[in-house]
Amino acid sequence: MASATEFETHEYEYALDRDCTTLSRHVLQQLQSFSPQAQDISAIMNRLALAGKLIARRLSRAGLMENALGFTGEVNVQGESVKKMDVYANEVFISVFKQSGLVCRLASEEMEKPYYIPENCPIGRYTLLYDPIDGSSNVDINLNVGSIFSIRQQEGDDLDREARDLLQNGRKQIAAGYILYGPSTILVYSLGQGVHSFILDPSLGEFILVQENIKVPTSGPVYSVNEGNFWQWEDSIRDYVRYVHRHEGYTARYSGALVGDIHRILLQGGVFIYPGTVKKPEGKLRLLYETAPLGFLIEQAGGKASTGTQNLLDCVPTKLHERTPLIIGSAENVELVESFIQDRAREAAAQTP
Ligand code: AHM
Ligand code: MG
Repeated sequence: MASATEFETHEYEYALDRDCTTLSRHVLQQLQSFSPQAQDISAIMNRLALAGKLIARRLSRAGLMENALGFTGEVNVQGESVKKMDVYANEVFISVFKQSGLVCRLASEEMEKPYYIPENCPIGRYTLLYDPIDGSSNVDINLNVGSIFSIRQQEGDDLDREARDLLQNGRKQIAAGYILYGPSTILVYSLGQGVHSFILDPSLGEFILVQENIKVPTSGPVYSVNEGNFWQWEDSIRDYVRYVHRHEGYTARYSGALVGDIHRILLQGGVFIYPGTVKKPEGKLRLLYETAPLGFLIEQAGGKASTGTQNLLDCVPTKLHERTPLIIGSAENVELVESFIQDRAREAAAQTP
């Protein structure tokens, strides 16, 4: 039997090893290489972590600061009122990637066109797509929000600055992830080799590994959807929601911030749905910097992401800010929602003369 001292030594070594598994070290371990490309991806992840720390810092003090909360009075390219925190967080990402030599273009929810960093472009062949503050309606009430990111390789020279090479499916992502600003700040990422999570240790100023190769349960009790939209949904989604209302074993959870809702599902199982409506079949969420990165993560964790009629990662956008419906989470829960959509589609086809 191990003596108390041996036990303590093991515990101590374990804690030290764990504390030394920082995000950048983990990225290099994942890529099993110190090649220039691996160094670049590790450096990009490190910069994303810095953006996360800056945003977390501002969020934690926002209520005590002038000009941190509330609206700017502007409306963004999506037609949504812009919050001061959206602007701050958008600029944080730009600022951390300036003069990094890593990223040539950044595209975000808050900018109509990609932002180019010309001095990086000759060498920085990557594009960062991001939603700086996801769930911004939660900011002013001190509830969880997130940032979503995706990294793609730039293809071609993009001399006309139209960024057409971004209009490709979600499998083209090199890396994707999110930062969740909750009671602690958590970063979850995938390089296409599993999903891993890190917690920001404020005393070290580092994201430390907490869980490797996270697997989403094959089914779970949670359904996460804004039921206030029931009146404007297609019948198939109403059918599904009526089904869960009438069967034991389901529970509703909806925070108003996608990242938090997805994080719950990643760890505990269930399904998140943001469907289209009769008037807006494309739904609300944007493909390139919201649904595709989350789809990439959840697939890597063994779950499923769908538009209802197509695997989400097969979706090819026709424009930068394209929207898609989203059904994402545990494989069995997603398939159940899809089955209601297929039933209604079959019914409609049978009625077509
Ligand atoms: P945002 O990025 O502008 O905040 O919008 C995305 C958010 C998601 O985080 C969340 O799931 C959804 O919009 C909430 O929308 P609604 O208020 O319509 O339920
Ligand atoms: Mg968003």
